[in-house]
Amino acid sequence: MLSRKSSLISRNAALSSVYDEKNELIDQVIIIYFKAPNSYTCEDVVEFQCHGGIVVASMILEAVLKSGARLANPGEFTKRAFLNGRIDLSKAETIGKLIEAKSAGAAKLLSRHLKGELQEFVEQARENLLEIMAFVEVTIDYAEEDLPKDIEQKAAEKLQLLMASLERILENSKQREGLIEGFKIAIIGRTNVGKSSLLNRFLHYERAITSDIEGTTRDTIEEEIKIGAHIVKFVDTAGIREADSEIEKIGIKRSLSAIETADIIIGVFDNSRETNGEDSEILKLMKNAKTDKKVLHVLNKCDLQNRFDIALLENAIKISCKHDIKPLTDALNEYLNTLDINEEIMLSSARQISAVSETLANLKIALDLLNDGALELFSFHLNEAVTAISHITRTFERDEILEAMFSKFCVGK
Ligand SMILES: Nc1nc2c(ncn2[C@@H]2O[C@H](COP(=O)(O)OP(=O)(O)O)[C@@H](O)[C@H]2O)c(=O)[nH]1
Ligand SMILES: [Mg+2]
Repeated sequence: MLSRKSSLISRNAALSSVYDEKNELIDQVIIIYFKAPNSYTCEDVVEFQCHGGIVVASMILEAVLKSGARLANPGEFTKRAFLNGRIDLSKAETIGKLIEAKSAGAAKLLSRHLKGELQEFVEQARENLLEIMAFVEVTIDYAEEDLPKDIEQKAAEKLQLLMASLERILENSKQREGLIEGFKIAIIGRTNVGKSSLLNRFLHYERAITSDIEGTTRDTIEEEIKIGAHIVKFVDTAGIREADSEIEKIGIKRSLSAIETADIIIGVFDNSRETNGEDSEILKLMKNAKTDKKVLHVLNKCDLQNRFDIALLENAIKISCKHDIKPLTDALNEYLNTLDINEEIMLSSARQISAVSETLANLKIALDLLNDGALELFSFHLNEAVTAISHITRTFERDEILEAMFSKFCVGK
């Protein structure tokens, strides 16, 4: 018997001692009993609030397990809340993201979703689509009779309006994915320009080995730091050059893939050395980076005499890892702040983004069909669009999505 309390009142905090299976006292705790359906999962739930530290909590856990309970799987509580109808799919996903959020702005946005903003938007969009569908069904069913001529016109206008808002949401969400997942910043440049020194300056300790020997950094090193209200991940890379050593070649390959996956690219150049072909290579890589990436040109070692051709750099940010990197920190902070949450609805997961993309793709086809007067096919694609957008909040391919989604939660929640 864990507690000797004979009864508990629902949603009341009760002070109680907890004993192990040998009847030895473990701790004095607060027990709160939530009687179904008034709990997070809609089931009977008992919570223990014990004293801090790991030992007491694990002793209580052990005693609970010995009494016949089992550990929750990752995300099991939220999964049960969903299966019992407490929350819809978009809210369940939001709870998972809220735990992971990498910026204060993202946490605020997700709280808004939790209140149902995204759900409302999706419901509204569904209603709009169903209304357009009804319009058109009428046209199909009563093709012989005289109907107001502008029915199709009105349907097209409604559709275009909805498509424009979905497109805006999609763009807004893609650009800001890093607010939730954390932005990834790749530091690239030729060897010895001070990439590792820069990482160390950001971290305030000597994380990466720096030296004037070329090719010192061979592997990519990833570290998270906080800039303003954002948690970002810096990736220090091996200097990009024609390498002879096999290991260095692998490192360089990793540098190139770090550029691919980064949201922000910091190209570092050495103020004290003459520009060479390797610098031009880096500049080319930066120029060819996808347009949704932010690219910053940084001139390091500005404490030394200038030999680098500054005209090659776009809005050069001048720093010295020996003295001051504030101009770069400020530039990063300023950029991250421009991405902060606005009032627009934002999708918070790849799954939601793909649902909206699919909706849009079907609506585009549908609109063309409507203009061609192919009403039955139009109706089919509209139906597909409704199904796609419903995926955000409702349950379709239940089991797979559920398993994939809830297993990403931390254990328990
Ligand atoms: N004078 C000066 N030396 C620097 C500066 N930044 C880095 N270094 C030196 O340049 C060398 C190469 O630095 P490192 O960070 O290993 O370069 P990486 O190969 O680009 O990672 C080291 O000896 C650093 O101490 C700087 O701003 N000023
Ligand atoms: Mg290095």
